[in-house]
Amino acid sequence: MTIQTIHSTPFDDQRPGTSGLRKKVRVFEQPHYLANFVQAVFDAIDGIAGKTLVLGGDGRFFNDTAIQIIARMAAAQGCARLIIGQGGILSTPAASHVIRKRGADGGLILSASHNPAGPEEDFGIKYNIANGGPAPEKITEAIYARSRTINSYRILDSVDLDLMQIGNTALGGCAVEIIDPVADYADLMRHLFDFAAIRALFDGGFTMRFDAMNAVTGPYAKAIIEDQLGALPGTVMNAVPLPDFGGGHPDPNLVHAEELVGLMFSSSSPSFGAASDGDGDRNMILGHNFFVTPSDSLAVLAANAHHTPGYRQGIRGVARSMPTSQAADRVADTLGVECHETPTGWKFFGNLLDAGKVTLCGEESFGTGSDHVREKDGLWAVLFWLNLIASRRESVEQIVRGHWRRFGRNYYTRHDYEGVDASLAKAVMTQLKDRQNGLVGQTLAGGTVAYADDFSYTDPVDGSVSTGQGLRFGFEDGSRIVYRLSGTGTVGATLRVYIERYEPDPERHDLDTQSALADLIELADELGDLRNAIARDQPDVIT
Ligand code: VG1
Ligand code: CO
Repeated sequence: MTIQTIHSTPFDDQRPGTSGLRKKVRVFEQPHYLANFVQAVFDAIDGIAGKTLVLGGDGRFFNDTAIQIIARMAAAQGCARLIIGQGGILSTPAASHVIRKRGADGGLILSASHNPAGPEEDFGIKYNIANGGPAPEKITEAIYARSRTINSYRILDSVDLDLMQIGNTALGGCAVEIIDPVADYADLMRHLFDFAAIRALFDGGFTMRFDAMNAVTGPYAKAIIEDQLGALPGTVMNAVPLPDFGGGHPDPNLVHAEELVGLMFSSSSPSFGAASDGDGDRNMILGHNFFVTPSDSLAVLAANAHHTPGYRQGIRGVARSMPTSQAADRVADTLGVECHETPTGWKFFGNLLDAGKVTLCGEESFGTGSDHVREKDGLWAVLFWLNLIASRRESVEQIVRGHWRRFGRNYYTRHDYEGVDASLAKAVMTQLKDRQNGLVGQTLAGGTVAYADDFSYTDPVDGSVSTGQGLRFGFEDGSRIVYRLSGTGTVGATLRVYIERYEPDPERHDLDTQSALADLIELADELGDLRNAIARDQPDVIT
């Protein structure tokens, strides 16, 4: 086996977005594209000589090819140990856990998460640091800077690793360990939640469907929900991970998890429904005829954490991304714990979790998690809900309605305009920013504007500042309209508009969300001049 030095030229489009570098598979397949980026990562972290690295992905098309390239590059550059999920598989939260549990120096996670997979679709790669979480901006920017100048990389000339064989092997001087991707993660879940109580629930006839969307959570959900918790075989649907995720869009929301949603809103609905995304870090929670918004889910988990063994001592605090509804803030206030508002993307929660300032975190984009790992965790959220249902002996709907009665309801929606021409989308944001000038104190749609700004965040732990994180229009009654451009798409721009209103009156908790927010939705269109500026009458996806 020889170490080869391959000469290459830099690509100028390797800046990691909200969650790693995401591009079309065809882009990643260009000669040297992946290798250049991996070399930029290694260089940005002062090399990987003597280090331990975790490697795995969501199993999408190009996953196995990428693993082999990365392993050979790591081995060529003195990496001491590679820990790889069998078949190259590790869900994002499982990878985070393995990094932490094994004291690894970091990991590379191969995934484009909720983006579709296949030869014509998306691939992605993300570097996580030793705490198990996504690299902070300081590191992702260093990776990007390095990618702009890179002109060679080193790779071992060797045969492919057998990724199916669990156990120890070697690649050049690098020890390689192929691990069961599910076992460590399942152990962790068993410690956090009352498996006996959940098993008793299923024994008593409770029914559930979990939609793995032919993505990475299939094996995890089958092992935990069916085998360990005793749910009926077939509870996990679309359980086999496929390289193209069955041609679907592995995003657990009301639009893309169509089959599950149809079932839950039918007369033959099981008691509980849930789904996860491509890499297993998102979750959707459904009851019979009932959808739990991710923002509400975070608030409910925070208010009920003491029902679970893992969080019996209570929570230290809650963090949510800025566009996430303020429902969790009310819970934190009542509990008397810290509450933090961060920019979009899980990387901003890492410091808060490491410093012990918060226990639970969440995003409106179907992401919830805690200090058990440093990623959002889909199956964890589902088990949390099962534990609550078992211990409160209430349905999903009863739990949420009870929560609203106690804390009030935050009506919340997100409107996505996808595949928008990038320069038009930018122009919308510029125009909106201009409109913010002098808006405070004015009345819009019957509400008084309390603040209008571009969100910027100062990390309370390391003082780092992140600017340009979304345009906020806030009203005195707590209502908000927020605009931001997505950082995970691969085609054109996606404009996200987030709309929220707080409703304390229980008599008004039964409204349809879009109707309850109709005036703010109208105002959001008007402020952004969306019909003219991007020639769209309505959003592509409403969640
Ligand atoms: C989206 C979500 C964000 C989430 C990110 C990664 O980012 O809005 O909340 O953290 O995806 O999730 P953006 O920039 O497109 O809005 V995942 O499950 O795709 O890793
Ligand atoms: Co994901």
